[in-house]
Amino acid sequence: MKACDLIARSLHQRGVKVVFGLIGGMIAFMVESLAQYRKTSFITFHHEQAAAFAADAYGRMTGKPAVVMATSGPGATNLITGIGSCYFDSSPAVFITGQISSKELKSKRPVRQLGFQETDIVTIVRSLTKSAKMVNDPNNCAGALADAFDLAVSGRPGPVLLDIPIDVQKREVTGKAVGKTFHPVRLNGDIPKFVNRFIKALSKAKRPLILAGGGVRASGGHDMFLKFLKNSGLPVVHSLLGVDTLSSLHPQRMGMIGSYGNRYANLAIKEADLLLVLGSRLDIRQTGTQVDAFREHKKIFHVDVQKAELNNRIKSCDVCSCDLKAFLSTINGSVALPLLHIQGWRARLADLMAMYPDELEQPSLKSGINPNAFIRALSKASPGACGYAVDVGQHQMWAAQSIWLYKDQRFITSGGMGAMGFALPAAIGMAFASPRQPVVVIVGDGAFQLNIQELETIKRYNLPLKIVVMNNHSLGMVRQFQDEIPNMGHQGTVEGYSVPDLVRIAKAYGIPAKGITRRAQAPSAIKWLWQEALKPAFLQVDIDIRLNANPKIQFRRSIHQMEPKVPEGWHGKRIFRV
Ligand SMILES: Cc1ncc(C[n+]2csc(CCOP(=O)(O)OP(=O)(O)O)c2C)c(N)n1
Repeated sequence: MKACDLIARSLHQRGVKVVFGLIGGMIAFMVESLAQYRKTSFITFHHEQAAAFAADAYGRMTGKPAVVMATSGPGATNLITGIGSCYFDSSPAVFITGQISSKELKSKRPVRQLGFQETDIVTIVRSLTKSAKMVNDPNNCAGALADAFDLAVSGRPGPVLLDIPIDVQKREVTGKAVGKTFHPVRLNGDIPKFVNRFIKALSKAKRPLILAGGGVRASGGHDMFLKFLKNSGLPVVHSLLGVDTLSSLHPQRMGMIGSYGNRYANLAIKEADLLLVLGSRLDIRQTGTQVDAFREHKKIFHVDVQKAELNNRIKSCDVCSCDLKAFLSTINGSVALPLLHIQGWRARLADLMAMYPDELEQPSLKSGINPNAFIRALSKASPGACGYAVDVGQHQMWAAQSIWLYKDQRFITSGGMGAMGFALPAAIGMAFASPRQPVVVIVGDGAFQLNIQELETIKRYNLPLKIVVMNNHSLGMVRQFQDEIPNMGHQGTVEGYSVPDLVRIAKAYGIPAKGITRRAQAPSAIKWLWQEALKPAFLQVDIDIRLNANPKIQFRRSIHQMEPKVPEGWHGKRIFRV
């Protein structure tokens, strides 16, 4: 058997139903083997970056590594942003790049290139992967693949890359196949002692709070987390990657913290006297720059699978480096969990939520569309979606602040990489992960133009994507940043930036499309979007170019000091409707 056939067989044995990618000579044999073997479909994208983003979302949806194939040189380098996105946002994925023939590799020669499209992708992506290596022997292919799959999901999930020269792919597997070499290491923070310390502190706390990050989903311990919440009654705030930890109907969900967090959630952090951080690395976008203010007056307990993330930016925490599932299983099994008397604290949090409705963070508009209110209305009318693929920009923050999530709906966005162009291809990955379940895409006019070509992939597979472009005719997030800098203009965001007629473009790809400009049009447009639930549809929503992502932590200020400042006596009485 040839190595390329063995790879096709191994992928099938691993349960891989789809491989994302874009064809090229150096992967043509592997792709042909997939076709001959007839168990795994090769899904063609129009840019390798899009295939990589799709894999990121697929991995986050299923907890299993998605597989991407790309050819040497530009095919491989086009993957880089997507590989980085998987790495930073803890998504398991296996990238297989075809490399030029071994004998054409420059090896140690001091030249730039020997073979056509020769590029040392292994060295390039080493800092963005859990492992990247070249497979030089056909007998190693199956073992390397098995290792890659196991490594991708072990500990903190992430991407692995295998670079396989074409001559290796074509050779017969002869000798004894080399077996697996990867054996996962069990993490062993002293969980029982940590749990005891936490329980002791909890029994004394008056205002305890959980901060849930993307790690709760990534660990596969989501059900255990829900059980812990039921047992403990603790309120929960979440990070950007933790938006979908709880449905909006969950009574303990208290909103998103961070630079663009919900005002009430940031205030909850300020007022809490005990914080349990689960699967969140407390990065700058969550805590703000003022780390002392973040930890002020509170005891912080932090659980994370990656030891180096503990006591990193926020110091003096009581920490436990372990698999979150192991922590949750220990605490769920503990008989010592105290009965908390925190009704007063829960009522205070409910008051804060009622006091600062997200929609009221926007100025009052005559007939223009309030983005927060629109997101709320759209998501409330989308119970049939399996989730949201959300891009990067102001629209991402409006969505994270105001999305209404029904049970089990996912919210998938590019967190650490913050890569524009993410949402459209990510939604394709989600659609393959949850066949016949619609996905809502929320994307800005700028981000949409980065991977606009994937409309063709969506049409080809007739994927049930509801694509909503929040068109503010500008690169709004950076325009907002420019406005904060004295005397800075709008170069590249408004000046020298333009958007074509997106409705006509969507139609040209064969996708039914419509645009709205006024608030009164929103309800019927949302209805129209869902008219044929299992078909793609495109909706452009006009947003006033001057609107900002509000609230925002003021520059160099504490987590609760947010812009715009709340006027005296402001009590959220005015409910702004779409
Ligand atoms: C690939 C990439 N290039 C540049 C940026 C910097 N950036 C962050 S948000 C943003 C503007 C996004 O504009 P748009 O998609 O229209 O969304 P809006 O902020 O207007 O809602 C830019 C340019 C980025 N995050 N990713």
